[in-house]
Amino acid sequence: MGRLVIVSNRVPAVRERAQPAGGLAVALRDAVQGQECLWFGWSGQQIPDDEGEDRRVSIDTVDNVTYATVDLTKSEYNGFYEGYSNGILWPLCHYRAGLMSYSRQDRHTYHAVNTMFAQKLAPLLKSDDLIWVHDYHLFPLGLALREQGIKCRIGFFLHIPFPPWSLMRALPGAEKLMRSLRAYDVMGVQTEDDARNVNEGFSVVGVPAQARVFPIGIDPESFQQQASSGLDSPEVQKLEKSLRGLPLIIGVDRMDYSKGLPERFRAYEVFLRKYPEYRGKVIYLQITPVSRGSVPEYKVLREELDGVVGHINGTYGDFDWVPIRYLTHPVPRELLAPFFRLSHAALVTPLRDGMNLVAKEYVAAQDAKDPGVLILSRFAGAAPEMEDALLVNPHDADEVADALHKSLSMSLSERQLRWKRLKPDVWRVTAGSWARSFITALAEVRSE
Ligand code: ADQ
Repeated sequence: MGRLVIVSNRVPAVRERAQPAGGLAVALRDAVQGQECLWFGWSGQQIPDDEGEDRRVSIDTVDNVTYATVDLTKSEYNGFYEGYSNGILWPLCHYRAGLMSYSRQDRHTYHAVNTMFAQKLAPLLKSDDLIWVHDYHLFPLGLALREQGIKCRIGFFLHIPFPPWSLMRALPGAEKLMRSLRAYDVMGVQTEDDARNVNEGFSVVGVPAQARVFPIGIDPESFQQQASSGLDSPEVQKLEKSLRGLPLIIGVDRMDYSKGLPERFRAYEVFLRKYPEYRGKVIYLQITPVSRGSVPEYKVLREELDGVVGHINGTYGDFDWVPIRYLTHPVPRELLAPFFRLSHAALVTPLRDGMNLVAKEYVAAQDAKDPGVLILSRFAGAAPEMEDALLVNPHDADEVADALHKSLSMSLSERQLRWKRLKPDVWRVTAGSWARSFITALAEVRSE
């Protein structure tokens, strides 16, 4: 098999290279195991616009992986990353066309950055490389590489959902984007629904159906290990002491409108109204670090969340009880795992999600003898694999409130049974097996 070349918008930061902490970096380390690998993408740095012309690719090799990164100019960051990727493609792919703020200039910058990436990457490539492109920031990269004369096998994996054509066509130039995806030899998505939608788009522009499903997973062994070994840490003990024996409900999500947070808080309010016996008798901890804070829709979301949490805490709180413990800063991963283990239930209720790794992490973190209950949105990509969670429609506040009540009153034997049925898939489809199956599919494509 040739060298593996990963292309993603963000490349692991220098400090994460020797010891990857999670996500793609860990998945790839497992999958590549000693094989030579090149990882190309944005350095995370912004430079003044007039320095774009002379920018160089910076190279750093750690073990078997060479990291090649380029800076983005300020205008590129604004147009490519914030404007087009996160202001247009992200909402559209999460079925929120109403939140798109389209501009032709951003579309132009998006394509220009993809072309720049292709131009910088092409000279680094060898003829038998396998190129694996990641996510919506880089939809047109395959075609841009072909235009540079690259004939290697190129695969693409979309981490987020792909909407039906009736929605996708709201994107100016959607047909062109679909046609550009033909440059890929393998087109991977998270779920059967996404594959159906991508193939529907292909059929509109006369491209043969080629989307394939590769659901992503986590590294369950290490997460489980962190969950039990972390229980003794001072922070976890502090949380446990503060619970005073009350059951803990936990939510952990980036602050993003796809995660259904206002809807979740309103459902919790319905729960407190409908089941008043839980007032003062349950602790709800929601950890929601701010993300993409300079995109306008995310500022609006933050204000909305501050308002809803303030309203609930003001209305239902008491001098010795806060209904929602609400954190807008990140918590280290080594604490999240034991926090999950301490909890009685998790609320994972996105309005739409490519997969949602928190759902899988929650299952991995549980103690077989006393597992917590996962309350999961039907619209998370993880839902079809997790039918033994309490599946809910996140728009239906009563359904979520009833699921909360059910989770808190569920017998130990039912909790154990549900967890026992959830566990095998979390252990079977891991980050490593996901990466291996994608790379194998790409390697099996006949070279041109
Ligand atoms: P995300 O939208 O970022 O990922 P998710 O799959 O839930 O969503 O992954 C988030 C990761 O960040 C998890 O590992 C989680 O533990 C961690 N995380 C979340 N909140 C945190 C917090 N408060 N503090 C620390 N860590 C936190 C995108 C898609 C998903 C898809 C993944 C992978 O949107 O649908 O599952 O990529 O393909």
